[in-house]
Amino acid sequence: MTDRDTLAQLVDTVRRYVRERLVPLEAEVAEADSIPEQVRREMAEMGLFGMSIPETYGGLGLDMQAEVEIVRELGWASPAFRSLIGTNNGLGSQGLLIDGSEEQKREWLPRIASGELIASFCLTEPEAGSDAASLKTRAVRDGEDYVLNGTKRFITNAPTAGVFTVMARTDPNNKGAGGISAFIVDARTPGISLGRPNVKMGQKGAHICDVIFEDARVPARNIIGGREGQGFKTAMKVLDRGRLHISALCCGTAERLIHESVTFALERRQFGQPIGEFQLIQAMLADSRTEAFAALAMVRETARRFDGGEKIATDAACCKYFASEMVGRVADRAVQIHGGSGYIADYPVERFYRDVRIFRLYEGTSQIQQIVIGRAMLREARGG
Ligand code: COS
Repeated sequence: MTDRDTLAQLVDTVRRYVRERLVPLEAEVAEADSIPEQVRREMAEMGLFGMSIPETYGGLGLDMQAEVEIVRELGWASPAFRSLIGTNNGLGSQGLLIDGSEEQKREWLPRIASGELIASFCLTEPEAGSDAASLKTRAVRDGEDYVLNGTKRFITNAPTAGVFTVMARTDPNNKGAGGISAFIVDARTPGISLGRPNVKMGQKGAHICDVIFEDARVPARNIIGGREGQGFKTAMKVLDRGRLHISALCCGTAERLIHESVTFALERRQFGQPIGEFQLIQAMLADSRTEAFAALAMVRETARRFDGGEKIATDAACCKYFASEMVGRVADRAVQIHGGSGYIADYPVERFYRDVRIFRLYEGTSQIQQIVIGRAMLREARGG
């Protein structure tokens, strides 16, 4: 368990860094669609690329309760900054941490924790999004290697990645989840190429692109956990944790949006008084505050149970579903409170409104979360 004093200090350091260093850079990053190299170095020095990686492998070794507090702080600034360190702590490294062998962990995790390598997670494909188990990328055993062929889509941080966690089908006769294996793949492997970075609605400065495998030879020892057929389950376990991480981010971003809303409501005068004096504005503020508080309480409770060793797949889906929809509503109200100004790029809420839209889509859409929750309810009722 992360020591509470250490955590309080870290939260304080990250809070000051986010508010004093990152927030003033937001507009510049959005304009340039790029995060300055110096920021990457600073985040690496603070250990943020390896928050969730154990100290044995060079990380900060935060537990989930600590991680959600730090991610919440990061959520106060443009989510592109969090995205820079997001995959190293989450999707890109957790497959290795959860199911990898000791040798694999020692080989890769220290460089991921230090930020020397960016780690990305290759699950989604052009024809396999929500239905992840239908993925088509193949991995065919050939001597001491597997030969990978296929295309992965919308891969976060792929343009700068040094290593990929790749889900590929090793059993062509099994078209479902059981035919999938996970691999740890060096991005410099011949046969791997990248598509052009996609032009996105928001989160400028964070980049995604296709990753294309054409006869890319990956050593057989790089199969995560050493066994075929486990890759889909590995991916699902990684996503359970990732969904909680994103939920914490949604809480932080909602708090920033509420801050912007309150600040504007106090400054902006109409009908002879600050608009915050009007109860219809107060109602919107109150709804946002209430929902953000509810989401944070859910996230903290689920993180506590995760650290206690409980299964949290269903609750992580509840958190992701509620928190991502919540921040969408909070962003919408923030624009509404700002009136016409909320539609203008001079105010950060215009940018955040676009930035938060992805939260309801990636790491499982809201509809996928509903399916995960609904199915679990029926399974429990049947006693399974
Ligand atoms: N942890 C461990 N194992 C899990 C699991 C979890 N959270 N969820 C499912 N599994 C296991 C199941 O127990 C099952 O194993 P058995 O065959 O041994 O019973 C196997 O994985 C297949 O599960 P299931 O039958 O539920 O798979 P489905 O194809 O029906 O898919 C959903 C389930 C829809 C939930 C899954 O495809 C999903 O999460 N899709 C969204 C993907 C996503 O988030 N994409 C974003 C990409 S990353 S930005």
